[in-house]
Amino acid sequence: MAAPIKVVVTGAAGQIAYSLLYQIASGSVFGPDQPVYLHLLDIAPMMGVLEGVVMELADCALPLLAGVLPTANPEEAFKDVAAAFLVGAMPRKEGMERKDLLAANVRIFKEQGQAMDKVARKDVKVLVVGNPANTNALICSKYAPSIPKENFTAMTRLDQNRAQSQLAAKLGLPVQDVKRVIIWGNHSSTQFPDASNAVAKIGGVEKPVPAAINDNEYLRSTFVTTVQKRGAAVIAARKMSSALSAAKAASDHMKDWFLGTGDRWVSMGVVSDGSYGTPRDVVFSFPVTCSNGVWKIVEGLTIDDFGRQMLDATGKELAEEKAEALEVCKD
Ligand code: NAX
Repeated sequence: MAAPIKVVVTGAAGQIAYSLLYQIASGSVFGPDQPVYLHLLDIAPMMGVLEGVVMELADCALPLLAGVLPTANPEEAFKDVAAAFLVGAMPRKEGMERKDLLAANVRIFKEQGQAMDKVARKDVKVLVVGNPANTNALICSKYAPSIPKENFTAMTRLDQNRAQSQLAAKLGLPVQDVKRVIIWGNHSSTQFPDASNAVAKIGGVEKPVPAAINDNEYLRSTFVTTVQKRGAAVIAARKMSSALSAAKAASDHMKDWFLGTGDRWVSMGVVSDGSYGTPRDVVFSFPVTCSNGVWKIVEGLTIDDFGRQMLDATGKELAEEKAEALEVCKD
């Protein structure tokens, strides 16, 4: 059995963490032979709730769980971690403008970046889930200059999973028979769920999804807006935001990054190198493959006029968010 790795989950007393912690501690993320030592970070007023989560983890009697450290101190939480799930963030309160939420949350990610810079492993892999996820990941990276910027990513895997599931339902196929759906850009309502390169296994033969569905209007309109607004639809029905599916997506993201994707494409928010005419130095979601712990953007895809407009719109939003966030972080 390998030596345990330290893994931090922030927002550990919250609802996404409640599903995520079991997946990590039971071996679904880092594999069935990798023990984990869980560091659980939340804010001081949540320490009582967190104590209950610690009790439940103990009561799961999981062989791979080597230990648990609940804390409200970021430097304790990030000490020597190999993987970080940054889930904790301030929720949007009634009457709060998007701008106010961004300001509150980027300050949290500035502080956590600084703590990681001091005490985390230099090869730590960071997944930001807390919103605005892309810009929080960028700010975290800026304040952790001793850690490579490639190690900071944002979650758009939930959007990818939603998109894949929508297409599979439309085609009447099992979800695993639909591949190469892409989420481009920001994890926000400007994201571009793109089925133009997707393929589906129909009668044992792989076919392009656009030809199989043969309805451009659906693919450019209903499909796109359904995925963009799925989070709001879950809130309307459940009166709480997506948690089970968000935790599953966070597990998928980290597992693929650590253990590799083979030739599967997955969508991850990564620091843009300007690929596909996107703004450089924003955290933009691209199709990637992962191997040996390193992600690589899938190259050479054709972007049509519709796609160009969608990529430009989400890129513009990310550039604006970045400017706002850097302004907030100055003080
Ligand atoms: P909850 O409100 O249930 O939990 C958040 C937890 O974070 C709370 O326990 C809170 O005390 C803690 N927290 C706040 N500030 C903190 C800090 N400075 N350090 C450590 N912990 C802190 O929210 P939950 O439903 O778990 O959602 C968490 C975040 O995920 C939200 O920002 C949400 O918007 C975001 N989401 C992102 C998704 C994505 O695809 N990227 C999808 C799901 C989700 O909406």
